[in-house]
Amino acid sequence: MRPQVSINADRLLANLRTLGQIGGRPGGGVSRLALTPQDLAGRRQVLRWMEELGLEITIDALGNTVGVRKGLSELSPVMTGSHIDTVDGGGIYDGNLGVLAGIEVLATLDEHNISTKRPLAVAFFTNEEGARFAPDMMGSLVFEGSLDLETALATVGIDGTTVAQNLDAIDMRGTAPCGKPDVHAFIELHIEQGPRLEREGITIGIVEGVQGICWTEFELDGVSNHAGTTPMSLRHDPSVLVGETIVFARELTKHHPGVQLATVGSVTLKPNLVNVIPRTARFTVDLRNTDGVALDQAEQATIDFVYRQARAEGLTVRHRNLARFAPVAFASSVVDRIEAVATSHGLSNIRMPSGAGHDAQVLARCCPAGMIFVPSLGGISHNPREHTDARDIESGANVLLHALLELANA
Ligand code: HGY
Ligand code: MN
Ligand code: MN
Repeated sequence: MRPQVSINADRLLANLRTLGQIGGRPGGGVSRLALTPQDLAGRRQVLRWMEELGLEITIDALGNTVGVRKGLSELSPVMTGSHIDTVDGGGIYDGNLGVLAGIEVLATLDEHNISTKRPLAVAFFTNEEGARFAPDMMGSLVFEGSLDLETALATVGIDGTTVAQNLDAIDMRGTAPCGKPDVHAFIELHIEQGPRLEREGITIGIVEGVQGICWTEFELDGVSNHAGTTPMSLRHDPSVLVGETIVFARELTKHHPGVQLATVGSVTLKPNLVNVIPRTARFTVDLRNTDGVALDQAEQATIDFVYRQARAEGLTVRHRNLARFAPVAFASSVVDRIEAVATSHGLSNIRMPSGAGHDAQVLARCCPAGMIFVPSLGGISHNPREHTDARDIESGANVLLHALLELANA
């Protein structure tokens, strides 16, 4: 019989609200971009909660932070966690729920004097969002070893400063080594950030994998000129190609193989003045697809389109890849276990892919990994209106508790 232990939902919800106020914006939402003073304040709060539990805390050279609760053995730990950095104007649940639910699980085990064979660890990874410093999942890529530390440290962000400079500015460059972590298994609880669970009235998403991700940045150089005196036939206007690419990307999603998603999320025109034809345009294209081959084709088609149209407009163009993740399938041993726990708790559940990228997809490179989703109200995320019902948060955290217990005692 599974222990009837349950998490303390009130404490978890209170901690989510407390953390959600750090970097909170007057109009609502949270801004704790990676390695900012707001991120540091969030880290300090989570470290305090880890210290209160007496966890053995390590911080590695990129600021990835892990708190370990001793087990009865010295075997490698079962880990949970996520991220506490947010996008600008994000919600209080994205990433934060996975970290705070992990801490809540450990607090609950302490209260019930429950020991586990394997140690249990809860982690938060630096810069999961990638919004300030690409790629996303940067911290877990360095933690797991796919991205080397020096490359990550040298990364220049959207404001022209490096990861190293900002990591030092918040003094969170730890001493623990990066790469090849000793983790037995990993489970991440996360909000779905999409509409499916709510639309189908399902409480728990059993995440089978994560779709592929490809981020490309384009830089176009044209000729700035007077908006009133320059005949249309003489213009070399990079903003026109930005617009054409936005329409191209939307059209691509209508007929491309697989479920193709495309987003032009960041556009910077210079000098960005009402009466000046732009000199340069920098913009990004975020492509996603569960089919890796189709995703590569979409990327190439987009690059070909931009270069072809640039020639027609008399622009020079440069591009670079900012992030690339092939589709990932989670370990069936972990997926099946999560499904069994959700079902045995009488919770409606459904197997599904993840639309968003997550640290779990990187941890899956070094150990069996899986994810638990809970519904997002209106499917909204990366938005101050992001919300998940308290009951669903409690259900998700209890599934996490029992799935971790089973993995740690198997
Ligand atoms: O981009 C993503 O999917 C994640 O939010 N970092
Ligand atoms: Mn997230
Ligand atoms: Mn996110």
